[in-house]
Amino acid sequence: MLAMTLLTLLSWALAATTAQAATQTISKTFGPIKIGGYEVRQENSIGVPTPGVDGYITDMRVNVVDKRGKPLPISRVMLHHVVFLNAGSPARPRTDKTCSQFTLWDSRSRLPALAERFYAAGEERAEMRLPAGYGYPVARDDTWFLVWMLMNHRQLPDQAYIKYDMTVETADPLQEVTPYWLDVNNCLVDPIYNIPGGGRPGALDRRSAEWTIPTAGRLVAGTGHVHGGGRDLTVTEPTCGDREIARFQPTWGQATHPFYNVRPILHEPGPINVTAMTSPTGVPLAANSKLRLTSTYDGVLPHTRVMGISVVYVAPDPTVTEPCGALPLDVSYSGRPPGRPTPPRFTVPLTGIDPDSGRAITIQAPPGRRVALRSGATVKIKGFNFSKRNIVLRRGSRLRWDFDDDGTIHNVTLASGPIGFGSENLDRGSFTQRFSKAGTYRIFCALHPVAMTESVVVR
Ligand SMILES: [Cu+2]
Repeated sequence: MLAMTLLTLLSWALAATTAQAATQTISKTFGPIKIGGYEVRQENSIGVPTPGVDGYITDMRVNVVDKRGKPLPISRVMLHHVVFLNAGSPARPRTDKTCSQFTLWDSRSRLPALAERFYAAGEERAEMRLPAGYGYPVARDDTWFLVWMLMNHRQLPDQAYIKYDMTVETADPLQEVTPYWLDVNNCLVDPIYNIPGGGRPGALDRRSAEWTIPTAGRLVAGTGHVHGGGRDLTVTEPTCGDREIARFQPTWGQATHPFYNVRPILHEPGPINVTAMTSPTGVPLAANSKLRLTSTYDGVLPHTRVMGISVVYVAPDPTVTEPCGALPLDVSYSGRPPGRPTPPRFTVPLTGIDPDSGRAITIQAPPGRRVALRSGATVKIKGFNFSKRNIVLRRGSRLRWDFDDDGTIHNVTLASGPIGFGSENLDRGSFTQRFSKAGTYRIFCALHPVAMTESVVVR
């Protein structure tokens, strides 16, 4: 009897060793990416290294590093966000599960979604972490793409690499998961929206979107991405009494955190973490279940160019046939580091270049005289500049921006002021905003935040 037990233990130990040998940690690096001084650079990249093996990714992390692989501090380069897409292999092409086409950076060009968004991270450095026994399938000859945005916080040109570490199971087959990209402003390469603010104390801004999950399965993991001012993301089932099946909560850095202290401040700082959910049993989803994502932000202050995204991983399971089946008891959440549970009040300053030192400094308004304009007046965007940089308007006036800068994409974004707004990224066309509240509106191009600033005083 004892001998039998020992033998069993021995064979288990051997099995564990074999399994371990088949679990590889694979690190890949994309780059170098060159970024000019104070530049915000975004791109869709091809030629992205893949794990190069047949297997299953069970967890994945990403960071921005120097050429030696050392993480770059935010005082140099910030990884604003990065999205990984997998087109699959010739034998098994993969397409996005919630979009049939993507709208590109210019807010105009569209591409068929011939690749699947399967993992993403922002300032919060979200990780893919699947429960034991589950994996995201990859093949030796997969083709990957990246969508990324990096910001250089220094005056000097810099160079960065995007490094991603993956745990890949290459021997034993795992239960496959399918990633579903839930995004309240879905199918855009830059899925931003703007929160006007101005609500009474405690006011919240909520946006929702719904999807139908065609295949029966179990939702076993997920996480989310919000920007400055985000309260939380919830995933609910609208056809099951809108019961909540996941809630992703951001944690905000203390006032001393680099996010709030590194200069220049080129956008409202994001969270330092967002919780991630796992459940080995999984939330049962019968075929054609509906999922609703709700993105909740503070509605008191303006928040511009925010996002509300969740990626959830569903393991196909044809045995799930009952709609609104019992919720699992093994749901757990990770990622509540020390910090602030609600987004701090934050005002994004305007930044300019000090003519003597060439360094970025906080400015109240761009240089130049202030001109009074009538409603309907036009500001031209040309040569990385707003043609009128200091403006006075009467309350209720409209201002129009005309985009025509030799193919360069810009936007018009509120940094601080009474109403939050932001244009699409445009290389042509126009954007109009009505100024219904008096006050000082500090405006910039979020892609060229140091070069392109504007101040509009509304009386
Ligand atoms: Cu610009």
